[in-house]
Amino acid sequence: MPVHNIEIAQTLNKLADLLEIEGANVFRVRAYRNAARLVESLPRSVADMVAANEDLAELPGIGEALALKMKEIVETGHLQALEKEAKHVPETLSDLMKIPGLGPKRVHEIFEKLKIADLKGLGNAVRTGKLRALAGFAEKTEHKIREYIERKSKAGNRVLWFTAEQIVAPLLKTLQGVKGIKQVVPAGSFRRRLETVGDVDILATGADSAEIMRRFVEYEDAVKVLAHGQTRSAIVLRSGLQVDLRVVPEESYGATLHYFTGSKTHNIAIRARALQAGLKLNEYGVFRGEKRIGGATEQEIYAAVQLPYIEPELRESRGEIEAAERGQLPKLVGLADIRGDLHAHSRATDGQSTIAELAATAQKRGYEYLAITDHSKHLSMVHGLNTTRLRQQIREIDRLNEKFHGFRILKSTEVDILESGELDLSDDILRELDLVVGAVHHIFTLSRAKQTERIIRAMDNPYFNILAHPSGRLIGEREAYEVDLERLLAAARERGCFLELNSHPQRLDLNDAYCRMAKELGVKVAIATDAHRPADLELMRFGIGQARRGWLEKEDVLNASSWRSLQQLLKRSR
Ligand code: DGT
Ligand code: CA
Ligand code: CA
Repeated sequence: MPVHNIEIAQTLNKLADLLEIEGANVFRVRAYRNAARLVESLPRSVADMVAANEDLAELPGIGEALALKMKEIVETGHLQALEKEAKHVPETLSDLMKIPGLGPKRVHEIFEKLKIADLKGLGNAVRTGKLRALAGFAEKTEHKIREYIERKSKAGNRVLWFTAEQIVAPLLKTLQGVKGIKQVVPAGSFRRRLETVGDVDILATGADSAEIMRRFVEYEDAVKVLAHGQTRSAIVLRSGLQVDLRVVPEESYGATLHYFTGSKTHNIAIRARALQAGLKLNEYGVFRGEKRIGGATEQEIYAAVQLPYIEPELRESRGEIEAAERGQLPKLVGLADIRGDLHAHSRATDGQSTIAELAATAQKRGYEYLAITDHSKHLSMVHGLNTTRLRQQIREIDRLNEKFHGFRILKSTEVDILESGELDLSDDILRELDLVVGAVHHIFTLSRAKQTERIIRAMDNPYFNILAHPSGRLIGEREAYEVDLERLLAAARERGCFLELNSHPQRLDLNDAYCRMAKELGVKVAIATDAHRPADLELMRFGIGQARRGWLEKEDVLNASSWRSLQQLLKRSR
């Protein structure tokens, strides 16, 4: 039974939550949280590392004790330390910690005074006014709780694309090991790279479909078999994620892949085109009368309806068929087009590694540049840099750059946009940087007009270049703040600024629709990882997925430029 990295991270986070609610030592809590973040972004499976007898204590920031705990989770599926804590405070309190505005002290109070231990109980307490009775409980907090609970129930059981990938990877590997199997590919929303997926649809071809199906329904991670047939089966995994499997003959592979990739509305439109041309298109192939004229590949499907191949990320009925007819499909950006990363944090603030370590990893990825964008002083809880410390960092980068060849560390900042729209650092120091990234980190609750004005004022600063995570959302956790992104894009265009597409799988901020709007308005998008450690540079591929859904091409992406052209693009008044 493979334990996924995401589950290890969740267990460690839960332990950190319970310890924090109990008022444990902050360093201990932080150690678990850091370990959870590390595991979450690790490109390799910890379970595989344990199986290969690798020493987990060699991972950055992981000591012997933590290594043992991670191993315990992998080997037993449990963590005794967590079970011990859960005897003092219920595990479900950890769910309450995710609610914006509720910290460990509040959660502790809610539990002690109202004996509430889970989301459901909390929802009831809001409804019956019990929560309001607690001293010092603002109406605003109550409102946030209500919003959070509503959003959770609306989102249903969709999981992040990135989580689905981790859960499904070992299943794909298992299926690939079945004798006689040919192709195994995930289709559906997973292949179209939606931010979240409802379930995962896998398609396979192979000589012995019964054997493929048997292996699938007997998969170790399955807790329920919903269907077990010759061509179609479905299981529910331990995580709650449902997986559908179809096994088809090779001659139908393309037709079935097309059908199960969707989207449904794209399928319907393509099928209508086939009908107009006197053809029949279904899951098994394209037919003229009784005669099969194609279906082994997706290319054959599109060719039959007189269209060039349309990439899965575009199949959303958002004009892709019309663009294909006109020969104007975008040539979507790929990971190989990326020349550098424009958002990364070092140990100087809340990052976990040195600038040199980040830079070496970036260079190994084939990049030409990496911008170090540590926070500014307003964010005191992460040790944001003031002018003096940023100046020291500038000198450090100058020294480091002498040691790198064919690679450049860019001097930058993720400067806080204050409520007034002023930047948290003065022009004197911003002037010395290669580029300035700005972001909103607090006061999310301004009116739409005021929030928009605030950010446009920030862009008015002649040194401002890129607006990071423009909407502030966390998928499934936090709604975007109220802001007029269309106006921000127009303002960016007028001033020569850019917007970021933050690649963190829970942010993916800009979303696909606004990426496309940026392209149409002629505002380049910076696809950046917001790395807090070298391994995070790998998050780039999630941003690329979203950019592709947003129709972005190489020319639309700021960091697909060489350093020489980037330098020109960043020049406003510098
Ligand atoms: P999800 O799972 O909610 O994230 O989204 P999908 O797109 O993966 O949807 P799902 O799993 O219900 O179905 C997979 C694909 O199967 C879908 O993208 C298109 C195709 N499909 C499902 N139902 C229909 C239908 O009624 N008509 C047509 N033409 N295609 C369908
Ligand atoms: Ca699906
Ligand atoms: Ca499905």
